[in-house]
Amino acid sequence: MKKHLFVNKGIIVVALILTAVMAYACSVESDIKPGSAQNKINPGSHGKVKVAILASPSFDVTSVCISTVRFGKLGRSEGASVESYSYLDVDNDGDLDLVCQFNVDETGIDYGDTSASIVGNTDLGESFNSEDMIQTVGNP
Ligand SMILES: [Ca+2]
Ligand SMILES: [Ca+2]
Repeated sequence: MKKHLFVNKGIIVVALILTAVMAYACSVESDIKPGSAQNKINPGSHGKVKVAILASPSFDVTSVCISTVRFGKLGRSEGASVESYSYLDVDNDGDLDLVCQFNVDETGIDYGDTSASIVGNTDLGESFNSEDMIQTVGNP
């Protein structure tokens, strides 16, 4: 009897830890402007910017719910929604990554900003976020 109680408590502790871990947003790797290390963005360009969400053994990019993806200034809950997307292997590691295109105007990125983030949910409702450095160019 006592042994059973002990085992049950162990299971409860594991379940609580798993719940706590899953409550945190999953951190994924991203790459603003794949192919460019400087990630230059002109906030006044009225142009478009591509951001890749990199696939990994622990993150399946095909599970990303595209309508929930937002890209913009770090800390903003709003941001630009996806204008178009495709699956390409941008980091040449053999798996397909998710490349999303956004309108710069909608991102809320200002001159002088040094980072931007991409957030979203998977089909299972799990949230994820990722941050990358940017350099703004052009004149205010
Ligand atoms: Ca880049
Ligand atoms: Ca890849």
